[in-house]
Amino acid sequence: MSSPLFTNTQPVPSTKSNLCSTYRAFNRYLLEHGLKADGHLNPDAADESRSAGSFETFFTESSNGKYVPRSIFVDLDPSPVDEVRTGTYRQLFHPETLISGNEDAANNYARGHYTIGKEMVDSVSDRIRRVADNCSSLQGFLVFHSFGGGTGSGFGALLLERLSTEYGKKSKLEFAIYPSPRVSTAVVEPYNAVLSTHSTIENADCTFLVDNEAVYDICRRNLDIPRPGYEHLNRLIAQVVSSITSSLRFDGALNVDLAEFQTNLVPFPRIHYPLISFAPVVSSNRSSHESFKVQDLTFQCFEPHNQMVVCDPRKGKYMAVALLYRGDVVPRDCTQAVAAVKAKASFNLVEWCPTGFKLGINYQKPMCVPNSELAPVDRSVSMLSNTTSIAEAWGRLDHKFDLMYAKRAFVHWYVGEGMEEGEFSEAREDLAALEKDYEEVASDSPEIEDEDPEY
Ligand SMILES: Nc1nc2c(ncn2[C@@H]2O[C@H](COP(=O)(O)OP(=O)(O)OP(=O)(O)O)[C@@H](O)[C@H]2O)c(=O)[nH]1
Ligand SMILES: [Mg+2]
Repeated sequence: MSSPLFTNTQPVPSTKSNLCSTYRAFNRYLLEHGLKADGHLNPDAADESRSAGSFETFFTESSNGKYVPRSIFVDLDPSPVDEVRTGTYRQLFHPETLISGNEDAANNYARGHYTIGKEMVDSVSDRIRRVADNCSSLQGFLVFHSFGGGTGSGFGALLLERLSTEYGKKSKLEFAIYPSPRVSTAVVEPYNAVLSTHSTIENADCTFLVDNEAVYDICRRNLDIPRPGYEHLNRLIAQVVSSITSSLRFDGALNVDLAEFQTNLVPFPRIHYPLISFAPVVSSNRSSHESFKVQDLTFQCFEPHNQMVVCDPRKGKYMAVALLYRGDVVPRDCTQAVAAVKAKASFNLVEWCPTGFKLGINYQKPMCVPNSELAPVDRSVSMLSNTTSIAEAWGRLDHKFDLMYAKRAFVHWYVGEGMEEGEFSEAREDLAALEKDYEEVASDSPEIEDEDPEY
């Protein structure tokens, strides 16, 4: 309890249309905080995991000494939530925080947002209120959802709107699964993703895109999994989420709160899509051949194949970089690694942001889940960087949207659920404006503020 920031309790209501990566993140939190599957303290866990933690951030202690997640799982479809209700952690979650409807949104944003989603949003909002009221100092919300599914895109956006109305300035961070053709389940995912981005852009303070294609490639390349399935993608995503949230869950001399990183990462409200990179991702077979020196891990984060979104930062410019080290790491090695990165010719910062680096160290080493394909390691680093190259991801999505929308393909399904056709063009124009915003911040002219007073 060295810093009030970490002793305060903060809830993490999370909406998740596909439950697995959030669910798996809780698997990690339990291990990292020395808890058993039912939320009771594990007497066999190493003492350090408990003493260093301020795990009330993500758990609340019940009167019988059980730690209950401050989370909400929601799906319009009953079966994924039933899996949680009957799965390994059935004793862990409060039954009131597992909420499901009767039918899914059939890959249709409009069903998730307007018709069936609307019927459920009040009851979900009430449950969130109960979890929030149980916090002594609510900092904000983490919302996990897919961009491609009807529930994830439509209901996810609806819920973010609600959170904005009801909790005003509390911070809202999103983890959004960006659709990839190789892993996707529906042709209309680009529509859903564009519509969802349009309605959440004003309501989320910071959005981490997790591109299934990028995660799929990391699993194949680094973990030697020939045909990765969702369980592999989710385990890796959970590892990354755990690293990013570790600063909220553990104390430490050089621990930097996520909110502080956010301030440094988001120079303009709309430019709030940092790119996540993570190192090392290595299988047990290979780990004995690899170097895990701080400098090597830091350099790996700047390589496109360690990123969670497919794009090439060498072709864009960085606005800000946050490095979150974890484990056996000393500050001097980190500052040396940063100096070496800055000296590289391939590293480009925008001219209007002079230094751009923020560092944090969390001495708790990354935990390895049993039977994971990821090798146990003593240190890791997650990098959150605001780079103009992430606009490539928007460009790809917009292009796919345009191909279908030129023929008005599939539009009747949305209109049939009460959506105005005009919302398509409005959303697409907003995304075009976002791509343009990225172009403008990359340009070195100092005219940004004059051109758009909203900034
Ligand atoms: N990484 C990852 N992506 C997933 C997983 N399940 C689904 N997706 C992706 O999410 C998108 C589909 O969204 P879902 O979350 O399944 O859909 P939903 O939000 O439940 O919406 P509806 O079923 O249409 O009501 C596709 O792009 C999938 O590839 C998962 O477990 N892990
Ligand atoms: Mg579903």
